[in-house]
Order: sequence, then C-alpha cells, then structure tokens
Amino acid sequence: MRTHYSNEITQKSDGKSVILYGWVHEIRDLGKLKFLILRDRDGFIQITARKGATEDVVLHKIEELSKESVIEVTGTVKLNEQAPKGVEIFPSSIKTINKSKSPLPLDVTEKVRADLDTRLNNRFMDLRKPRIAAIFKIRDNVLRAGREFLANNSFVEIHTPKIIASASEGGTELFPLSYFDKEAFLAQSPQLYKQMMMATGFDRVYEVTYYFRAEEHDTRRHLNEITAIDIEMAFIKDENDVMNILEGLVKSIIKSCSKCEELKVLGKEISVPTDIRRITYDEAVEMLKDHKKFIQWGEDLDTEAEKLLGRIMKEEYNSELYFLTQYPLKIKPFYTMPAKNHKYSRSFDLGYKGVEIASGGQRIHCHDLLTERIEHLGLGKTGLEFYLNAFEYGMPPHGGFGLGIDRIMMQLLDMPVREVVLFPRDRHRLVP
Ligand code: AMO
Repeated sequence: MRTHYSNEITQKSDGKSVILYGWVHEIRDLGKLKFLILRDRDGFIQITARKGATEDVVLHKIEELSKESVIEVTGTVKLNEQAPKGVEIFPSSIKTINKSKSPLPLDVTEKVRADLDTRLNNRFMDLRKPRIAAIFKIRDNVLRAGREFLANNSFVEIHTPKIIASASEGGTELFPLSYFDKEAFLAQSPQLYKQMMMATGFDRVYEVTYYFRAEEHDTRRHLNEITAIDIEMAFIKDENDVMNILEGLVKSIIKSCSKCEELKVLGKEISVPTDIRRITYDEAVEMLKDHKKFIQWGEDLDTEAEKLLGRIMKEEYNSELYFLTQYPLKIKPFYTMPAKNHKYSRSFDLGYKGVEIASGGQRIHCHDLLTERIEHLGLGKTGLEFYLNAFEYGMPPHGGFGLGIDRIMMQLLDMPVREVVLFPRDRHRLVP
C-alpha cells in the first residue's frame, strides 16, 4: 500500500521507490512531456512522464485520466530543480482506483471561484481545497488547545442530554420533537445539567456541546445548530473567578492557533492578546453614546452596537478582546445571580472584534431565590422540578460560561460563520 504521503518526499528521497495514493489535481499534457499533479492529505507532488523514458502504457494512462479521480502511482523519486520542492516522481505504473465524473461541480484548483452556497452544496469537494481544509485543521486546534487548558485546570469532560423535556434558555427558540408519546425538545444548551453537576462534588466540568436554537436569524454570525465549549465551576467567590478561567482559556486557544502552519495557506496572521479589558455594561452604553449610537438602558446591544464597540475597543484601547460585565438583570436568563438590588446581574459577555463569542456569569445557588426569579419572570416551575431539586440538598455557589466555537473561529479568521462549519445548519439549509 502507500509508502509515503506527498510531503514525506524530499530531496533526501532521491532514487527511492515509492507508492502514492491520492487525487488527480491537475494534468498538463505537452505532448511528449506530461505532468500530473497528485494531491493527498498533506499536499502535492509532481509526477513527470516523458516519451522515451516512460512506458507508453503509462503515458496513455495519463492521457485518459479525469481530474479528481483517485489513483495509485508507483515510481521512483528524482531530483529536479525545476519541480516544486526540487523533486518529482518518474512513474512506472498508474492505476485508477475510482474514476471521477466530469465536469466537476467545483474547481478544486480554485482557478474558477464559486459562491459559498455552491461550495456548501458540494462540501466534500470544497474540502479538497487546501485553503478550505486549513480552516478545519485550525478548528481542530481550537478544540485541542481548549481541552488541554481545561484538563490542566482540573475540569472533567462530561456529556449531557440533547433531547430534553423543558427549555433551558427561554421558550421561544426551541425545536420541538416527538419522543414516543411525550413532547420533547432539542437542547438549547447544557445549562440546567451542567449546573446540576455542581451539586455532585465534581466542582469543575466542561462539555464540548451542541446548542439547537430555532432563531429566525439570517446573518453572517448566526446558526441554528451551534457548537460551544460550556463550563461550570463551583465554590467561586463571584463572576470574576469565572472570567479568569474564560480569559485563560481564550488566550491559550488564540496563542496556540497563532502558531498553526495552516495560517500560511490562508495568508492570515492571528494576534495574541496580552490583556482582556473588563468594562461594565453602563460604561459600554456611555462609550457608544459618545459615538452617537444610543442604547436605551436595559436593552441588549444590537449588531450595529456590537460592531461599533469592537471598533472603539480596538482603536481607542488597543483591545480586540473585551469583557462586558454587570448587565441589567432583566435581559439575562432566570438562573443569573442578581446584583445591586436586582437592577444588575453578575453576568458577562466576551466580545472579540465586535462579535459576542461567549457569555456567562455567577448563577443563583439558593433554591428560594431561584424559584422567586422563575416566578417573577412568569416561567412556571413545571418541567423544571428535576433541576430545582438539586438546589435543595446542598448546592455550592457556582458559575460558568458558554464559548461559541463557531464564533471564535469566525473571528479568528475573519470569515462568516458558515465558512468555519463543515455542514452548517441555518434557516435555509438542511442538506448536505
Ligand atoms: P448564550 O445564549 O449567550 O449563553 O450562548 C453562548 C455563546 O454561544 C454562541 N451562540 C451562537 N453562535 C452562533 N449562532 C447562534 N445563533 C448562537 N447563539 C449563541 C455565542 C454565545 O456567546 N447557557 C448560556 C451560557 C452560560 O451562561 O453558561 C448560553 O447559552 O458565542
């Protein structure tokens, strides 16, 4: 079978017999001289066939190959200054393993560009482009770095149910489904379950999770199936302890991604933050007002305000990442710990270049206050009994956050969110 991947062939491999597998990326037929570019997981290698030096049967084989077919090439490595990387393969045999149909739905060489919808409709082929594959190798790095940071800080990875009986974030954004004879929903987040884990003695948990949200948004930053790193931690003093963990997590993710080789393929650089500024909601509203963007106190920031704040933080404070703290309680979910006579809350959002990438806070850990908040918001305790029960038998003070993986990826690479998700689910897209 395969002896080498393309990038394992270097000038030191001169004279070696090799067997390679991959896709026909390009063919250049100059009559007596034929070049075939083979592409595999790790890159490209030039196969060179010459009349007189190469057997006729191999020369004919190259003539009949169709682009993107899967092939096996057996040959010898030869030095050639003019070839990419200074080496090429002289083939002794080329076999088609599986022929590709033509014309192709997409041009993998990217000489002809396609729009995002066409690319997403043919995602398997889109991902053959090294530039697109690079995005998902960086995404892998986000998760790897995130898991490493959390494991080093004593967080235990858990999985909580995605089929649930009641809303965790509010009732309007739920996808209902039928669960035998009962009504059920896809989970909006692991919120209730990760909080219940705080009553178990695990103290620090995290989940790489899906959120399902029936939001009717149609923007460059919203999806209906979202991925996130959710954490919850017990025995905190207040939300600052949680922000410290989020700050450490995001910094180590960004630092690790800034070293990814794949950034070169994308022609991008990532700057690593040193400090993450913390400003209050009230300060943000004032800063926006100074720039003629008016937010009614108690309203959430709209997209325009978020973008403007991102610009202000970058230009005036040299801060691409910033926490917004002490949100008005009335715009935060029922589980959020109130502050200052219930006008404010112990919550925060993390902004990155004008987009919210995470939110969290300290939670209410006292049963009576929690039920009072639920009643005050008119939510009703029905369906939440299993959750409230965990607060009656020794629940420690706790807090946590949800960090959107799709969101941090889009901001790291300055791309719309659908670019950084393999098979995005948005309002219009259910396949592939
Ligand atoms: P929230 O609803 O703010 O908080 O979500 C947390 C993070 O998830 C990402 N996110 C999204 N990304 C893309 N498209 C969407 N439609 C979308 N919705 C959310 C964002 C956001 O900051 N339970 C709380 C978290 C917590 O307090 O622990 C929650 O779900 O990056």
